[in-house]
Amino acid sequence: MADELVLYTNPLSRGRVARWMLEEVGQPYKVEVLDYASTMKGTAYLAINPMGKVPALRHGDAIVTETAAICAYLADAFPQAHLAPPPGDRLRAPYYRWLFFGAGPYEAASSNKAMGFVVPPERERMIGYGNIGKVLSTLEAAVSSGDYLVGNRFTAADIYIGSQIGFGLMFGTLEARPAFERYWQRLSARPAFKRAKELDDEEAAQLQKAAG
Ligand SMILES: N[C@@H](CCC(=O)N[C@@H](CS)C(=O)NCC(=O)O)C(=O)O
Repeated sequence: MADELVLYTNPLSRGRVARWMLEEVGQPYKVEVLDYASTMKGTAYLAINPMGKVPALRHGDAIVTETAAICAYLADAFPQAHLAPPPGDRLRAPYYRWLFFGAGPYEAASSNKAMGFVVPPERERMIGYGNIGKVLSTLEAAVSSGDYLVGNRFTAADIYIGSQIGFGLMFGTLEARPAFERYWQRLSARPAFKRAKELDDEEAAQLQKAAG
């Protein structure tokens, strides 16, 4: 179908972020659950995402991969959900800033930290995030400046950055600073987040049951 939305995901993945975004958008969508070891690496899915990773989104014949890009795409494709400042609005500046900060410096710094990789101080100027300390204090200031990241209005940037903060707090990979906890409490109280979580938790339980 020309306008069909299909989310390719696994309930234990970054696909949860895309699911939350879809629930905020409020349009009907289908879900294709992929298995890490088999279908995610099969020819059919590799034609959608040659990285063999989830999530991916299909909207009619358009494919978008990368969680931040999926959030940004959906916000623009469905402006009636008011999840992004309109193109041309000056608030696009902080909107892009925090989406890209999440997908670039924060994602790289937190993954490297989780894997025990420390950037030698003399190489910090070469790596996009400098050091994890700077990334975290920048993020802490951003989430302390108001209820939301962009013009004090909830946007897709909160879904993307908030999810990373939520995962970090849940898995203990992010320092539980009060500002992060307050921000996450506010976001995780949203009905769309709760719906998405319930759907993914249910899907995960079914997978576990099927695996025996
Ligand atoms: N940069 C991608 C990362 C996607 C990613 O790494 N997904 C993981 C699950 S959270 C995955 O599909 N891993 C499967 C694999 O690499 O085999 C994004 O932001 O969407």
